[in-house]
Amino acid sequence: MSDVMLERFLTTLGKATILVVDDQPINIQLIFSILADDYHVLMATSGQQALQVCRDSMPDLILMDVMMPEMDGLQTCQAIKADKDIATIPVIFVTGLQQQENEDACWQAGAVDFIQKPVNANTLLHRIKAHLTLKQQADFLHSLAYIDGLTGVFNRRYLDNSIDTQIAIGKRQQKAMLSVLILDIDHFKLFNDKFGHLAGDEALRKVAKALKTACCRPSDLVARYGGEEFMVVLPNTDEEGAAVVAIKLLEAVAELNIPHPKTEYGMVTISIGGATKTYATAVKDTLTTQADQQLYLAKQSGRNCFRQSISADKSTH
Ligand code: GH3
Ligand code: MG
Repeated sequence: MSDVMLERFLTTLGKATILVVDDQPINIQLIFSILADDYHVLMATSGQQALQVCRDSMPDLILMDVMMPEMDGLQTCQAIKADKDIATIPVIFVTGLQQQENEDACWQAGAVDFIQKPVNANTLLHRIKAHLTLKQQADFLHSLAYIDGLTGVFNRRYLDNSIDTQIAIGKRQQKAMLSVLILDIDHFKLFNDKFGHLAGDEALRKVAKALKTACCRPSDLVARYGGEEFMVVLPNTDEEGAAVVAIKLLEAVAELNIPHPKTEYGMVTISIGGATKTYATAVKDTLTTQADQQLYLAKQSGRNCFRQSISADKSTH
Protein backbone atom coordinates (compact mmCIF):
# COMPACT_ATOMS: atom_id res chain seq x y z
CA MET A 1 0.00 0.00 0.00
CA SER A 2 1.47 3.40 -0.97
CA ASP A 3 1.97 6.15 1.64
CA VAL A 4 -0.96 8.20 0.37
CA MET A 5 -3.23 5.16 0.51
CA LEU A 6 -2.08 4.25 4.02
CA GLU A 7 -2.59 7.84 5.19
CA ARG A 8 -6.11 7.77 3.77
CA PHE A 9 -6.92 4.47 5.42
CA LEU A 10 -5.63 5.57 8.82
CA THR A 11 -7.81 8.68 8.77
CA THR A 12 -10.84 6.41 8.52
CA LEU A 13 -9.95 4.73 11.81
CA GLY A 14 -10.84 7.54 14.23
CA LYS A 15 -13.53 7.16 16.90
CA ALA A 16 -16.58 5.67 15.17
CA THR A 17 -20.13 7.01 15.54
CA ILE A 18 -22.94 4.65 16.53
CA LEU A 19 -26.63 5.44 16.34
CA VAL A 20 -28.81 3.76 18.97
CA VAL A 21 -32.50 3.55 18.04
CA ASP A 22 -35.03 2.59 20.72
CA ASP A 23 -38.41 4.04 21.75
CA GLN A 24 -37.53 3.43 25.43
CA PRO A 25 -35.01 6.01 26.72
CA ILE A 26 -34.02 3.61 29.52
CA ASN A 27 -32.77 1.08 26.93
CA ILE A 28 -30.81 3.80 25.14
CA GLN A 29 -29.27 4.82 28.46
CA LEU A 30 -28.15 1.25 29.12
CA ILE A 31 -26.45 0.88 25.73
CA PHE A 32 -25.00 4.38 25.98
CA SER A 33 -23.29 3.44 29.26
CA ILE A 34 -21.66 0.45 27.53
CA LEU A 35 -20.50 2.36 24.43
CA ALA A 36 -19.72 5.88 25.65
CA ASP A 37 -16.02 5.27 26.42
CA ASP A 38 -15.18 3.91 22.97
CA TYR A 39 -17.59 5.56 20.55
CA HIS A 40 -19.50 8.69 19.70
CA VAL A 41 -23.11 7.75 20.42
CA LEU A 42 -26.15 9.30 18.70
CA MET A 43 -29.70 8.50 19.77
CA ALA A 44 -33.13 8.31 18.15
CA THR A 45 -36.42 7.30 19.74
CA SER A 46 -38.37 6.59 16.54
CA GLY A 47 -37.81 5.19 13.07
CA GLN A 48 -38.45 8.58 11.44
CA GLN A 49 -35.95 10.26 13.71
CA ALA A 50 -33.40 7.53 12.99
CA LEU A 51 -33.70 8.15 9.23
CA GLN A 52 -33.14 11.85 9.76
CA VAL A 53 -30.07 11.29 11.96
CA CYS A 54 -28.65 8.92 9.32
CA ARG A 55 -29.05 11.51 6.56
CA ASP A 56 -27.64 14.33 8.70
CA SER A 57 -24.77 12.57 10.46
CA MET A 58 -24.01 9.37 8.53
CA PRO A 59 -23.22 7.16 11.55
CA ASP A 60 -20.83 4.22 11.04
CA LEU A 61 -23.23 1.65 12.51
CA ILE A 62 -26.78 1.41 13.87
CA LEU A 63 -28.12 -0.55 16.84
CA MET A 64 -31.85 -0.89 16.24
CA ASP A 65 -34.69 -2.00 18.49
CA VAL A 66 -37.23 -4.17 16.62
CA MET A 67 -40.47 -3.32 18.44
CA MET A 68 -41.31 0.37 18.14
CA PRO A 69 -44.67 2.13 17.66
CA GLU A 70 -45.58 3.53 14.21
CA MET A 71 -42.49 2.67 12.18
CA ASP A 72 -40.93 -0.47 13.70
CA GLY A 73 -37.25 -1.44 13.50
CA LEU A 74 -37.74 -3.74 10.51
CA GLN A 75 -39.49 -1.02 8.49
CA THR A 76 -36.85 1.51 9.49
CA CYS A 77 -34.08 -0.84 8.41
CA GLN A 78 -35.82 -1.42 5.06
CA ALA A 79 -36.15 2.34 4.55
CA ILE A 80 -32.43 2.79 5.27
CA LYS A 81 -31.49 0.06 2.79
CA ALA A 82 -33.75 1.63 0.14
CA ASP A 83 -32.02 5.04 0.39
CA LYS A 84 -28.79 4.84 -1.60
CA ASP A 85 -27.12 7.65 0.37
CA ILE A 86 -27.33 5.77 3.68
CA ALA A 87 -27.83 2.15 2.55
CA THR A 88 -24.26 1.10 3.39
CA ILE A 89 -24.62 1.80 7.13
CA PRO A 90 -24.70 -1.61 8.84
CA VAL A 91 -27.72 -2.30 11.05
CA ILE A 92 -27.55 -4.64 14.06
CA PHE A 93 -30.91 -5.46 15.64
CA VAL A 94 -31.21 -5.58 19.40
CA THR A 95 -34.18 -7.82 20.03
CA GLY A 96 -36.01 -9.67 22.76
CA LEU A 97 -37.80 -11.80 20.14
CA GLN A 98 -36.41 -15.29 19.90
CA GLN A 99 -38.46 -17.21 17.32
CA GLN A 100 -36.85 -18.31 14.08
CA GLU A 101 -39.31 -16.24 12.00
CA ASN A 102 -38.33 -13.06 13.88
CA GLU A 103 -34.68 -13.72 13.14
CA ASP A 104 -35.52 -14.37 9.47
CA ALA A 105 -37.39 -11.08 9.34
CA CYS A 106 -34.29 -9.25 10.64
CA TRP A 107 -32.07 -10.76 7.93
CA GLN A 108 -34.66 -10.01 5.29
CA ALA A 109 -34.90 -6.38 6.35
CA GLY A 110 -31.17 -6.04 5.62
CA ALA A 111 -29.54 -6.50 9.04
CA VAL A 112 -25.90 -7.56 9.29
CA ASP A 113 -26.45 -9.15 12.71
CA PHE A 114 -28.64 -9.22 15.80
CA ILE A 115 -28.08 -9.26 19.55
CA GLN A 116 -30.45 -10.69 22.13
CA LYS A 117 -31.93 -8.67 24.98
CA PRO A 118 -30.97 -8.50 27.81
CA VAL A 119 -27.76 -7.23 26.28
CA ASN A 120 -24.45 -8.80 27.27
CA ALA A 121 -22.04 -5.83 27.28
CA ASN A 122 -19.01 -7.86 26.26
CA THR A 123 -20.81 -9.52 23.33
CA LEU A 124 -22.20 -6.17 22.20
CA LEU A 125 -18.74 -4.54 22.16
CA HIS A 126 -17.19 -7.47 20.27
CA ARG A 127 -19.96 -7.61 17.67
CA ILE A 128 -19.72 -3.85 17.09
CA LYS A 129 -15.96 -4.01 16.70
CA ALA A 130 -16.18 -6.85 14.18
CA HIS A 131 -18.79 -5.09 12.05
CA LEU A 132 -17.03 -1.73 12.18
CA THR A 133 -13.82 -3.35 10.96
CA LEU A 134 -15.69 -4.93 8.06
CA LYS A 135 -17.36 -1.62 7.23
CA GLN A 136 -14.09 0.32 7.33
CA GLN A 137 -12.40 -2.21 5.06
CA ALA A 138 -15.33 -2.07 2.62
CA ASP A 139 -15.33 1.76 2.65
CA PHE A 140 -11.60 1.81 2.03
CA LEU A 141 -11.84 -0.57 -0.94
CA HIS A 142 -14.71 1.48 -2.30
CA SER A 143 -12.72 4.71 -1.98
CA LEU A 144 -9.82 3.16 -3.92
CA ALA A 145 -12.01 3.07 -7.00
CA TYR A 146 -12.12 6.87 -6.86
CA ILE A 147 -8.54 7.70 -5.92
CA ASP A 148 -5.65 8.18 -8.29
CA GLY A 149 -3.00 5.68 -7.23
CA LEU A 150 0.03 7.84 -8.03
CA THR A 151 -0.96 11.16 -6.48
CA GLY A 152 -3.67 10.29 -3.92
CA VAL A 153 -6.10 12.93 -5.25
CA PHE A 154 -9.45 11.95 -6.76
CA ASN A 155 -9.45 10.30 -10.17
CA ARG A 156 -11.33 11.07 -13.37
CA ARG A 157 -14.21 8.71 -12.51
CA TYR A 158 -14.90 10.51 -9.24
CA LEU A 159 -14.53 13.88 -10.94
CA ASP A 160 -17.12 13.08 -13.61
CA ASN A 161 -19.69 11.90 -11.05
CA SER A 162 -18.96 14.80 -8.78
CA ILE A 163 -19.46 17.55 -11.41
CA ASP A 164 -22.78 16.02 -12.45
CA THR A 165 -23.91 15.86 -8.80
CA GLN A 166 -22.74 19.43 -8.16
CA ILE A 167 -24.69 20.74 -11.14
CA ALA A 168 -27.82 18.78 -10.15
CA ILE A 169 -27.71 20.11 -6.57
CA GLY A 170 -26.87 23.67 -7.66
CA LYS A 171 -29.77 23.93 -10.15
CA ARG A 172 -31.92 24.84 -7.16
CA GLN A 173 -29.90 28.02 -6.56
CA GLN A 174 -30.10 29.34 -10.10
CA LYS A 175 -27.86 32.38 -9.71
CA ALA A 176 -24.91 30.77 -7.94
CA MET A 177 -21.79 30.15 -10.04
CA LEU A 178 -19.75 27.01 -10.58
CA SER A 179 -16.12 27.33 -11.70
CA VAL A 180 -13.71 24.72 -13.01
CA LEU A 181 -9.97 25.04 -13.60
CA ILE A 182 -7.89 22.76 -15.80
CA LEU A 183 -4.20 22.74 -14.91
CA ASP A 184 -1.35 21.34 -16.95
CA ILE A 185 2.30 21.07 -15.97
CA ASP A 186 4.53 23.08 -18.31
CA HIS A 187 7.05 21.26 -20.50
CA PHE A 188 6.62 18.10 -18.49
CA LYS A 189 7.84 15.89 -21.31
CA LEU A 190 11.16 17.74 -21.18
CA PHE A 191 11.24 17.20 -17.38
CA ASN A 192 10.85 13.44 -17.85
CA ASP A 193 13.41 13.43 -20.65
CA LYS A 194 15.95 15.18 -18.44
CA PHE A 195 15.35 13.58 -15.04
CA GLY A 196 13.58 10.31 -15.84
CA HIS A 197 10.03 9.08 -15.25
CA LEU A 198 10.47 8.30 -11.56
CA ALA A 199 11.50 11.87 -10.88
CA GLY A 200 8.53 12.90 -13.04
CA ASP A 201 6.20 10.81 -10.88
CA GLU A 202 7.61 12.38 -7.72
CA ALA A 203 7.08 15.87 -9.15
CA LEU A 204 3.47 14.94 -9.99
CA ARG A 205 2.89 13.82 -6.40
CA LYS A 206 4.32 17.07 -5.02
CA VAL A 207 2.25 19.18 -7.40
CA ALA A 208 -0.94 17.28 -6.46
CA LYS A 209 -0.25 17.79 -2.76
CA ALA A 210 0.42 21.51 -3.26
CA LEU A 211 -2.84 21.90 -5.20
CA LYS A 212 -4.81 20.14 -2.51
CA THR A 213 -3.30 22.26 0.25
CA ALA A 214 -3.92 25.49 -1.66
CA CYS A 215 -7.65 24.81 -2.13
CA CYS A 216 -9.03 25.73 1.27
CA ARG A 217 -12.81 25.20 1.07
CA PRO A 218 -13.92 21.69 2.04
CA SER A 219 -16.19 21.63 -1.01
CA ASP A 220 -13.31 22.34 -3.45
CA LEU A 221 -12.30 19.26 -5.38
CA VAL A 222 -8.89 18.44 -6.84
CA ALA A 223 -8.69 15.53 -9.28
CA ARG A 224 -6.14 14.11 -11.67
CA TYR A 225 -7.67 14.60 -15.08
CA GLY A 226 -5.10 12.81 -17.21
CA GLY A 227 -1.31 12.24 -17.33
CA GLU A 228 0.03 15.60 -16.10
CA GLU A 229 -3.29 17.42 -16.08
CA PHE A 230 -5.44 18.18 -13.04
CA MET A 231 -8.91 19.61 -12.68
CA VAL A 232 -10.13 21.72 -9.77
CA VAL A 233 -13.89 22.12 -9.24
CA LEU A 234 -14.93 25.18 -7.24
CA PRO A 235 -18.60 25.07 -6.15
CA ASN A 236 -20.34 28.41 -5.48
CA THR A 237 -17.39 30.34 -6.88
CA ASP A 238 -17.67 33.14 -9.44
CA GLU A 239 -15.03 34.33 -11.93
CA GLU A 240 -13.30 36.59 -9.42
CA GLY A 241 -13.13 33.77 -6.86
CA ALA A 242 -11.81 31.36 -9.48
CA ALA A 243 -9.08 33.87 -10.40
CA VAL A 244 -8.04 34.19 -6.74
CA VAL A 245 -7.77 30.39 -6.41
CA ALA A 246 -5.91 30.08 -9.72
CA ILE A 247 -3.27 32.62 -8.64
CA LYS A 248 -2.86 30.73 -5.35
CA LEU A 249 -2.36 27.49 -7.27
CA LEU A 250 0.26 29.04 -9.57
CA GLU A 251 2.11 30.34 -6.49
CA ALA A 252 1.80 27.05 -4.60
CA VAL A 253 3.43 25.11 -7.45
CA ALA A 254 6.13 27.75 -7.98
CA GLU A 255 6.91 27.67 -4.25
CA LEU A 256 7.71 23.96 -4.51
CA ASN A 257 10.76 25.18 -6.36
CA ILE A 258 11.31 21.94 -8.27
CA PRO A 259 14.24 22.64 -10.64
CA HIS A 260 13.39 22.35 -14.34
CA PRO A 261 16.25 23.92 -16.35
CA LYS A 262 14.39 23.51 -19.65
CA THR A 263 11.63 26.01 -18.89
CA GLU A 264 11.38 29.77 -19.07
CA TYR A 265 11.37 29.98 -15.25
CA GLY A 266 13.97 27.34 -14.37
CA MET A 267 11.48 25.40 -12.25
CA VAL A 268 8.31 23.34 -12.57
CA THR A 269 5.31 25.57 -13.29
CA ILE A 270 1.72 25.05 -14.40
CA SER A 271 -0.65 26.76 -16.79
CA ILE A 272 -4.33 27.11 -15.92
CA GLY A 273 -7.51 27.57 -17.95
CA GLY A 274 -10.77 28.44 -16.18
CA ALA A 275 -14.46 28.48 -16.99
CA THR A 276 -17.40 29.73 -14.92
CA LYS A 277 -21.15 29.28 -15.42
CA THR A 278 -24.27 29.76 -13.36
CA TYR A 279 -25.62 26.41 -12.16
CA ALA A 280 -28.69 27.11 -14.31
CA THR A 281 -26.60 27.09 -17.50
CA ALA A 282 -23.76 24.77 -16.45
CA VAL A 283 -23.09 21.70 -18.58
CA LYS A 284 -20.06 19.56 -17.79
CA ASP A 285 -18.81 19.25 -21.37
CA THR A 286 -19.16 22.98 -22.08
CA LEU A 287 -17.29 23.93 -18.92
CA THR A 288 -14.53 21.47 -19.74
CA THR A 289 -14.21 22.61 -23.35
CA GLN A 290 -14.10 26.28 -22.38
CA ALA A 291 -11.52 25.69 -19.64
CA ASP A 292 -9.45 23.66 -22.13
CA GLN A 293 -9.53 26.48 -24.68
CA GLN A 294 -8.34 28.90 -22.01
CA LEU A 295 -5.57 26.50 -21.00
CA TYR A 296 -4.40 26.54 -24.61
CA LEU A 297 -4.34 30.36 -24.51
CA ALA A 298 -2.37 30.28 -21.24
CA LYS A 299 0.22 28.01 -22.90
CA GLN A 300 0.40 30.39 -25.86
CA SER A 301 0.82 33.37 -23.54
CA GLY A 302 4.11 32.07 -22.16
CA ARG A 303 2.93 29.43 -19.60
CA ASN A 304 2.97 29.77 -15.76
CA CYS A 305 -0.21 31.85 -16.04
CA PHE A 306 -4.01 31.74 -15.90
CA ARG A 307 -6.64 32.56 -18.51
CA GLN A 308 -10.38 32.31 -18.05
CA SER A 309 -13.46 32.46 -20.21
CA ILE A 310 -15.42 35.57 -19.29
CA SER A 311 -18.95 36.87 -19.43
CA ALA A 312 -19.60 39.69 -21.91
CA ASP A 313 -19.33 42.36 -19.19
CA LYS A 314 -16.02 41.24 -17.66
CA SER A 315 -12.41 41.61 -18.76
CA THR A 316 -9.60 39.01 -18.81
CA HIS A 317 -7.41 38.53 -15.76
P1 GH3 B 1 3.19 21.80 -22.35
O1 GH3 B 1 3.92 22.82 -21.54
O2 GH3 B 1 2.76 22.33 -23.66
O3 GH3 B 1 2.07 21.19 -21.58
O4 GH3 B 1 4.24 20.64 -22.67
P2 GH3 B 1 4.31 19.18 -22.06
O5 GH3 B 1 5.65 18.60 -22.38
O6 GH3 B 1 3.94 19.20 -20.62
O7 GH3 B 1 3.11 18.49 -22.82
P3 GH3 B 1 2.98 17.15 -23.60
O8 GH3 B 1 1.51 16.90 -23.70
O9 GH3 B 1 3.77 17.20 -24.89
O10 GH3 B 1 3.64 16.03 -22.68
C1 GH3 B 1 3.06 15.62 -21.49
C2 GH3 B 1 4.06 14.72 -20.83
O11 GH3 B 1 3.67 14.41 -19.50
C3 GH3 B 1 4.18 13.36 -21.49
C4 GH3 B 1 4.77 12.51 -20.41
O12 GH3 B 1 6.16 12.54 -20.50
C5 GH3 B 1 4.35 13.25 -19.12
N1 GH3 B 1 3.47 12.43 -18.28
C6 GH3 B 1 2.15 12.21 -18.40
N2 GH3 B 1 1.71 11.37 -17.42
C7 GH3 B 1 2.79 11.07 -16.65
C8 GH3 B 1 2.98 10.27 -15.48
O13 GH3 B 1 2.07 9.65 -14.92
N3 GH3 B 1 4.24 10.22 -14.97
C9 GH3 B 1 5.26 10.90 -15.53
N4 GH3 B 1 6.48 10.82 -14.99
N5 GH3 B 1 5.12 11.65 -16.64
C10 GH3 B 1 3.89 11.75 -17.19
MG1 MG C 1 2.05 19.79 -20.01
